[in-house]
Amino acid sequence: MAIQKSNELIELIGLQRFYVESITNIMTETGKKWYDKEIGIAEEHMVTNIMKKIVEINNYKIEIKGLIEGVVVICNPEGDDHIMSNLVLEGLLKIRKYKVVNIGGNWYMGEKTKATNTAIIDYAIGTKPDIIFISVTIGRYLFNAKLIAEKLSKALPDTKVFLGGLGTQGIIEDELHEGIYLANKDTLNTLNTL
Ligand code: B12
Repeated sequence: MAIQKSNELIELIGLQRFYVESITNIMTETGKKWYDKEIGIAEEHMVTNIMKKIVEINNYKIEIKGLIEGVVVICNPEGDDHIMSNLVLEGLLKIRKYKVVNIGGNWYMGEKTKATNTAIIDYAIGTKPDIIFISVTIGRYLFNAKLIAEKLSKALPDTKVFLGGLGTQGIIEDELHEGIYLANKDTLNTLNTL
């Protein structure tokens, strides 16, 4: 039923608005319902899984025809499990004809953050990206995300590195090194200026 309803909504408002407005609102509302104890952890996980499936189905349907605009790497810092943003961004970038390498999150290396960072950085460099998106949802991982961004920006001076997501609220662009950009709160705004 969720897939059918989402198809109806996409027909009505278009895929991009569905991604940045509907998905984000549904997830915010779900988080709120869990926080207010209206739903349990299992229900929250189930909604997240259904929504992820819906985004993946729609991302798969996006066809890139002709020459690509460039390569974009999307990743999360170690510890941050919030990967719905990666999936949504993947679709929005595919629409703009970018080849997307979504490394994702779910890194559980515990104390070995340095090893995780090396793995992310080395892999990202190997893809020769034009743009890198680092998504941070939980504020405590921002410090490490900035570290990854700085190392990537140094190794790839011609690549634009963006930091974005709920965890970046409160930082200002002036704090960031040259070559590192803070994503606009309006995701489409950032994407339209790439
Ligand atoms: C689903 C969810 C989870 C799932 C994640 C499943 C998964 N694999 O993705 C689970 C249940 C695992 C989870 C766990 C936790 N979560 Co949680 N979670 C959420 C929830 C409900 C929805 C997040 C989501 O998917 N949103 C949909 C996406 C599409 O929206 P988005 O991330 O904002 O991304 C948009 C933009 O920000 C932008 N964007 C994002 N990144 C980037 C990067 C760039 C470069 C650009 C251009 C744009 C961009 O693009 C998107 C489209 O516009 C939120 C509630 C909320 N208000 O969002 C809480 C929330 C994010 N979680 C929160 C917390 C606290 C936790 C836990 C610590 C809870 C706990 N005590 O265990 C753990 C931490 C786990 C971890 N180590 O990461 C807090 C975070 C507060 C904070 N900022 O620090 C929130 C806000 C809930 C709350 N109000 O307290 N969570």
